[in-house]
Amino acid sequence: MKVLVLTGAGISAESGIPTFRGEDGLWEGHRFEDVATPQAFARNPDLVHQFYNARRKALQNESVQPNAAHVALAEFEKRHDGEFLLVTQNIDDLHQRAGSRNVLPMHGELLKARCMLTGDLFDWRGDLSVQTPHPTEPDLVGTLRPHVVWFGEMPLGLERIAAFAEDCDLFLAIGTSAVVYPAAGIVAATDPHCRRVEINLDHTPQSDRFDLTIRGKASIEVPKFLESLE
Ligand code: BV8
Repeated sequence: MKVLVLTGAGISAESGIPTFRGEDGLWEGHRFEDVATPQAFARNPDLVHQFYNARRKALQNESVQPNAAHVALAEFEKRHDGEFLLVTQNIDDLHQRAGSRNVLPMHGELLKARCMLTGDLFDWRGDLSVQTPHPTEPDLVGTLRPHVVWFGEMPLGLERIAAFAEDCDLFLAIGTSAVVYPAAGIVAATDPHCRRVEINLDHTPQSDRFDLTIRGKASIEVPKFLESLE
């Protein structure tokens, strides 16, 4: 059985990482246009760096750990003898820390920095600013940005995701509001015979496209559902 999983902020909520669309619709006090677009970065790089520096620091807080949903996915992948791909919209590293191996972070990774001139990628756990020197090219200063896909930018791995989706047997969407494209379009790109399952606290605009919608917390429902496949 070829399994494709798509996760969103809802799978990390119980690990203490805020989701994007809380009641106020703001994102940690900001409108996404002000902190998550290339235009925002060009307009006010300090604000954008501060926004990601705060999230990078919070992610490394002792209290933020993978939860039972992340662990269940990693365990399932280890036991599964068919093809498995975990696509995540999250930029945290909780899937990787839980032991998942075949992870495709389609919106980038908070703990990585990218040089806008050379394209070099670096693991990055500290702050970034317009004064940050390039680690290997000392005469380059302020050329690093978060290795994160902003609105209006091309997500990563789209061809690989489409190729996997078109003949997968099971598509499992966990904790995503299904409003941001192209991620929200993956369900429609799955093989017509694919079994589609959505695990979410609430109904989403895509819920009707799923054969089974499980309403509940990811930390409870993901382990339960994966056990039901054994
Ligand atoms: C692209 C990384 C084109 C950043 C993210 C106008 C202007 C500009 C763009 C557009 C526009 N109109 C449309 C667009 C396209 C745009 C888009 O779709 N916009 C939306 C708002 C309409 N998309 C893009 O711009 C994408 N790029 O289109 O490029 C292109 C084409 C060719 C060539 C070049 C370019 C890029 C989008 C990626 C943006 N980056 N993240 C960062 O993190 O800082 S998006 C971010 O929000 C996430 O990654 C995710 O993708 C998205 C939605 O978040 P979710 O993960 O779903 O989380 P959310 O909080 O929304 O929902 C949580 C869910 O979990 C809820 O359903 C809740 O019920 C549930 N839940 C909560 N707790 C639990 C739970 N479920 C279970 N258990 C729980 N405990």
